[in-house]
Amino acid sequence: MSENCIFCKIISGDIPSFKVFENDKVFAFLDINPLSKGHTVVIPKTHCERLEDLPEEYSSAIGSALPKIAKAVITGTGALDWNLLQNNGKSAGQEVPHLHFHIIPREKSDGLGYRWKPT
Ligand code: IU
Repeated sequence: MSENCIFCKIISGDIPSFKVFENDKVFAFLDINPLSKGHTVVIPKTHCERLEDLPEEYSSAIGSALPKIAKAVITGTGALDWNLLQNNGKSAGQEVPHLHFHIIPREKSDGLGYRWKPT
């Protein structure tokens, strides 16, 4: 864990969040500034900035958890479709330097558009 990392503080509970999922290696919570209803952030329970640096045990755990979390999110929101988004580095749009995956439920009328990309 990293002392000054907001997502590490969310994992520890020092900063409150709306928890969606948790196991020994993975934590998921609702995005504080959602692009759509149910926008969920999935993170490893180890401090790591980028996907290529994630230890194997955590990438396996996230790979296994993502489909289950996505299914729960789309079931809970009623969305038919969804995006998986993961930004690595500032020039790719990463704002929080703790690796995370966005699960973004989508609907035809959500205004994000078919070719939506992160700003
Ligand atoms: P990005 O991929 O680093 O750009 O996404 C960071 C996301 O983390 C963004 O969608 C924020 O709304 C979200 N977030 C949050 O959910 N809670 C926080 O305390 C902070 C950011 I800081």
